[in-house]
Amino acid sequence: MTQANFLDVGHVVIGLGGSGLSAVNFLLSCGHRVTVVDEQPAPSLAPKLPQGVQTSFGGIDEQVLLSAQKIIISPGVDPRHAAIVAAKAAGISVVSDVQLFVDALRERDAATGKTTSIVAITGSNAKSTVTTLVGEMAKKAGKIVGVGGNIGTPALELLAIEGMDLAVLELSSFQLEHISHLGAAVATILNISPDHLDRHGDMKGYLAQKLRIFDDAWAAVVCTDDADLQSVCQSVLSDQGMPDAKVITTCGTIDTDCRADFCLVTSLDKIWLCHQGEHLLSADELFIKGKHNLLNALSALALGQAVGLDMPSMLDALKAFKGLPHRCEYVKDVANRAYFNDSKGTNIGSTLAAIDGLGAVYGKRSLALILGGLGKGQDFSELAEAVDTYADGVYLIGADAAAIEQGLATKPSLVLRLHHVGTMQAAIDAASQSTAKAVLLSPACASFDQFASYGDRGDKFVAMVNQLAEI
Ligand code: UMA
Ligand code: ADP
Repeated sequence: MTQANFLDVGHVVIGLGGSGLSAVNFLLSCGHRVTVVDEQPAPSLAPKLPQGVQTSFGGIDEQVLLSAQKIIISPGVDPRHAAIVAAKAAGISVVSDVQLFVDALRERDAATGKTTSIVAITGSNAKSTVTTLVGEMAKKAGKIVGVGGNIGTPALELLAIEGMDLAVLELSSFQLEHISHLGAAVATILNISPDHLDRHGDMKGYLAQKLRIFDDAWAAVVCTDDADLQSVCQSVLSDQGMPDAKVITTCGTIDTDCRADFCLVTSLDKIWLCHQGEHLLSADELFIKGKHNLLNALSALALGQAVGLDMPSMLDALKAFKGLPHRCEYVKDVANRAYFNDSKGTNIGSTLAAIDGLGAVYGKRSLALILGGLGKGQDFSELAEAVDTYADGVYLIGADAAAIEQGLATKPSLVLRLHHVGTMQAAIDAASQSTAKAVLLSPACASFDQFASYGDRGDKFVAMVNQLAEI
């Protein structure tokens, strides 16, 4: 590692996190000179930098950027930084690590005569679940598959997979902002609700970045549940000349007359996942629960179908999928009560999906709901309607319990069902004595007041439920 020589910085990587490090390693393997910039004086991954990489830590130096051949920007770095704006204005190309991956993949394909299909997935919620499902379906179908992007494995690390047939990429709005001509075999925006507005300004700016996922796509999956999102997706797709036949539709509303390609219908007292009128499997054949997860299953089937995965393999993968940890994860039944860990439900949008989803399965006033943590200034009255419909009792924990109570109490019929219990253990103890059919931890809050992370919170919940089972 050497201090940057400003005249010969070569390719500049901004941000030394997981994606920045993968970009450094890739660029070195291509024979480029590389400089890494990071605002921290001593980024924790600095010891992992290979020999010969130049560094400029403790700030983003405009002179370094202005000397760059090309800039690779990490997703967490805000491109409105003055030095980055200046570099763009000077005509220097600023791209995401995912763009490097896509370009390298295309070059490799051209050299080997192979076509590696990209499945590109974005949305405000459900990205990781659907991305993982498509990966599992591809494996069952016998494909060599790489799964990466925002889900955690930097996209460039997938280049190590020899003979890769399929790259399934979870893409965030931060990554999409610096990707062009993605050329996905199939792309989707699963859903959209407010998120990252501090970075994108407003919903229009946020959606504009998400829509870039359709650049040069060969096919698209569009959900008909949100008419506004459906209409904007279809208009972008038709503007770029995609024929209607290449747009596969999904619908997560249970409706026997539904016209979407993949939809949900009820028949013989069961909910069925259907493809163009054909019953594929019933919801009770799946481990993952909740209406939102049925839509996630349909989204994965539609994406898999677009890249030619066979239906029997996809259905086998769906039936085997137990869901990701901390996302409406079924823990177990204790004393005829089902326990679900949705610790990743860290905002009102995801918690609403969990309540509505499980409420539709277990019925009105069926849930013991554990809410609380750091409320991030959210307006909890937005939860009141769904909580009133589906909660038998609400058990409030953590720092912002009072703010949640205030929001929920806007529905007077809820007041007597709100219980301040303070801790997770007290919440589980109380919920396990209630008349609820299911206990749902979906806190709608960040975890850092009482736990190290959402994962730690979920692990502790699961451990406490397991202890209940032993009593
Ligand atoms: N840094 C700066 N200046 C900044 C911001 C960051 O110098 O303004 C530096 C930090 O000091 C740090 C490095 O950049 O050393 C971190 O870069 P990063 O924040 O881009 O993090 P990575 O480790 O590269 O992880 C990123 C994604 N992180 C973000 O988008 C914030 C990961 O998504 C992703 O899994 C990973 O790349 C692999 O592709 C995480 C995420 O929170 C899970 N995503 C958001 C979300 O899901 O809502 C978008
Ligand atoms: P992401 O990667 O987009 O954060 P995850 O699959 O990790 O998505 O799920 C995050 C949270 O979003 C979960 O806690 C879950 O309750 C919620 N969720 C899952 N699927 C959906 C959906 N289809 N619509 C809305 N919320 C959902």
